[in-house]
Amino acid sequence: MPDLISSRRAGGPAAGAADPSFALARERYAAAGADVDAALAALAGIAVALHCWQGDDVGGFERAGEAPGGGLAVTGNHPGKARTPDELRADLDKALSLVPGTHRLNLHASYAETGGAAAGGGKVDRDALEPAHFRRWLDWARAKGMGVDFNPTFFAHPLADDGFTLSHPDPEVRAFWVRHGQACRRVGAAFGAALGSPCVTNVWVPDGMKDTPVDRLGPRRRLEASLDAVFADPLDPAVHLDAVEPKLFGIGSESYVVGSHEFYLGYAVRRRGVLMTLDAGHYHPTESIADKLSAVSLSLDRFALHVSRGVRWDSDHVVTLTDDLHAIAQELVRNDLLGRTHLGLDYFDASINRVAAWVIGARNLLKALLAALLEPRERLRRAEAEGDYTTRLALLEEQKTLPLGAVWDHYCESAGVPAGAAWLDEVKAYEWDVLAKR
Ligand code: RNT
Ligand code: ZN
Repeated sequence: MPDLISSRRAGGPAAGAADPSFALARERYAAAGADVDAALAALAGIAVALHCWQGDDVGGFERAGEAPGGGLAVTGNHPGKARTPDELRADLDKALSLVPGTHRLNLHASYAETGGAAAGGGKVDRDALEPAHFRRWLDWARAKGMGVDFNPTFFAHPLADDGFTLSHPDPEVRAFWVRHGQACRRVGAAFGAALGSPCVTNVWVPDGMKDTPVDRLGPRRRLEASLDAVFADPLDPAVHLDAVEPKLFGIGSESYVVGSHEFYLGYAVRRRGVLMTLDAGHYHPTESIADKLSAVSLSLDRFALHVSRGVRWDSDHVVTLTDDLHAIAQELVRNDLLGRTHLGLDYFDASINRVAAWVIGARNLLKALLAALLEPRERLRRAEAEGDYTTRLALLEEQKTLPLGAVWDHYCESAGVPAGAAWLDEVKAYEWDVLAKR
């Protein structure tokens, strides 16, 4: 906390300054069996990766104005979308200034800056990307003390237009995508080494079929072999971690997705050290990733989360403070999994202010984590262990109306970011001053 105060708002009011609602809230939580100060200290240590692709509708800087493809559908046309890397960084700066804590950037390969002499000039295809093409992102992150996570972009490219990449039947197309995956690991490792924080490079491929395939196994065998080739070079886990992200279905891959949950869970278990990324929108609509975390934690040392919100399908809605989100946060805290989890956001909404979309989702994830950290864990566990499910249910329900908002507002103020809805004024001013002029 002291670090946050000094770095975010030098000279601002000290943490714990007389704030009657916070003082009362702290007492209420203490009476319920929760330690507010410990919860806030834990929250301050949690980093959430902000996904660059919310800022420009998954556009990237290679194919101006085109839809991403790969089954990713972005709807809406709110004005002010970032058109250049500098605009995107400025928008991220604005969003980050309204989210308490120090967070991370989640960057896609399609956001490379390949122009200019320093980067080698001219157009660079995906299989030839190098750390130099991300130097400005690196400098930006370093100046903010942020870590970076990375993603190869297996979509929005002519060689992905028929719906297959790493499992493509054509060995030359597969080889191109393998080279892209390898190049991205080198980029990720360069970020990790330069920033002193391991970079998670997450592989998600859109490969699948609209209609029922006859051969479900062949593409999976090819995907497995391609992944083995991508991951062949050992990298120091202190600078780089590999992750694979399954999915149930996508637009255009309704009947079959090569990289399904079982495929990747098995793959990650077989290839020790590879993480699995659980995306909250990538399962059946009534299936929550919250229940998967404890189960997966027995087989994998670490995993990544794409915190998203599906509405009827993998619609990538802005994360709101739903029961699903609370359940994810509770599982992470109750099972002590935060130290093994890489948290990131993954959604894209072009129908509202894109900076606000980042801020709303990030603040909600942090609020859910705070709520989970404020649970009377010991009391709840004891009740359950004693078979006293009445107490368990009663305490969980009472917990819902404890004054979380007062603790959250105090946390925001201590970190030098607006409490309550005051952040919205800053976003509106930014929209007026900057976004509306684009
Ligand atoms: C797609 C996956 C994937 C993407 C990003 C842009 O369904 O969720 O994580 O959203 O790579
Ligand atoms: Zn995802």
